[in-house]
Amino acid sequence: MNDKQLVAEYAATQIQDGMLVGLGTGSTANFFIEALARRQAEEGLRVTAVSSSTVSAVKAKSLGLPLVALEQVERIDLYIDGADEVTPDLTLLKGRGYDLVREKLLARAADRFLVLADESKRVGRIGERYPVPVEVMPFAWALVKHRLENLGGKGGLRPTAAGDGLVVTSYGSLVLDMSFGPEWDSWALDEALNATPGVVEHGIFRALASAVLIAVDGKVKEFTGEGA
Ligand code: A5P
Repeated sequence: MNDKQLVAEYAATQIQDGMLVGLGTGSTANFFIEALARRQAEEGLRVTAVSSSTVSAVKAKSLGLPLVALEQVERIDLYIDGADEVTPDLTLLKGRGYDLVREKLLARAADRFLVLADESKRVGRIGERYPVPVEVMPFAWALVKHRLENLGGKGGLRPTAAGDGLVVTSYGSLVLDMSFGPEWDSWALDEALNATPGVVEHGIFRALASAVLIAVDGKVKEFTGEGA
């Protein structure tokens, strides 16, 4: 069992009967969805799920997990998702997928947000390995890019994997992937992006994670603050 599976299996043990669970997106979240479906099938665990993306909803449905639409949800018990970067104070970078808004809505709506990561996700500062995804209203992309360049950002619109088009989120937005230098700390960058008109949402998740689960030497460790 690899490290991603290990934390996903552990997270599935945290789910209790009757919970409304938020499902994340990505390879680690997929392991969790599989583990949760297995508990439902083998132990008769009763859960309802709400998905952060269409791709996770399709997976959950194929495994028989009962889903509710995000529109029906006012709060959830537990949100389980991966991340692209995790800092020692549990600030996250997310959004390599296409559903930033849904991911942040679920993170905010959850009583607990458990993040599944592995050692490769730990960074000193947000943006160390990946650009920051910034979801923008289509007609605002050039103005937003210009403002972010004035703040020292470098990057552009995210192309599709085949390179023959632009990525469009499930909300119909475009995505700017912007890199910022080490002079920007995560919190200041979060505030600057929040204050930029035309930005629908961005990939910095500050003060949202309840804990980060990382496998260390084959054992799952739960980080809740300094030391992650
Ligand atoms: C999705 O938009 C991201 O926030 C994911 O949580 C992230 O890309 C994690 O993916 P892996 O679990 O595949 O590393």
